[in-house]
Amino acid sequence: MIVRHARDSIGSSRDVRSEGWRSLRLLLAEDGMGFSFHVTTIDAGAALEMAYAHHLESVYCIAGKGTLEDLGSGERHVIEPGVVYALDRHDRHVLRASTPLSLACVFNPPLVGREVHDESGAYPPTTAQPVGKIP
Ligand code: 9YT
Repeated sequence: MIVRHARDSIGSSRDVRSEGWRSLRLLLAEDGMGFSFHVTTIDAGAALEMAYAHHLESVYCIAGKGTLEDLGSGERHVIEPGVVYALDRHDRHVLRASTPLSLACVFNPPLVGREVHDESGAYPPTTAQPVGKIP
């Protein structure tokens, strides 16, 4: 069993910051779960264009307010506590934060560590495919 507190990841290699966001990567590929789990904070005023070509991501809003624009369909959605979205088609999208957003994010395949977005808004492919620790 793995039990951790987010505060213990602050300032560690699992505390990843990039322009407009910070991600505490509480579970990573090396933890053997088959997904990674992050608590992400988006800065108020940030507008992040992303398209995870190599990953599926789901995002649950814990706190804050923003909008999500699907650049494929043009649809816009309000992001507020209780909303979950799943990028099940590697969807290109823009996330805009009206206030600081606190998000719980799951990636499949799992991130390995300190990935940040490339110029296309993606993270590089995960190369290692860990299996669970239990045979
Ligand atoms: C919502 C989103 O995708 N933000 C970018 C950071 C990402 N969630 C991460 O690496 O934790």
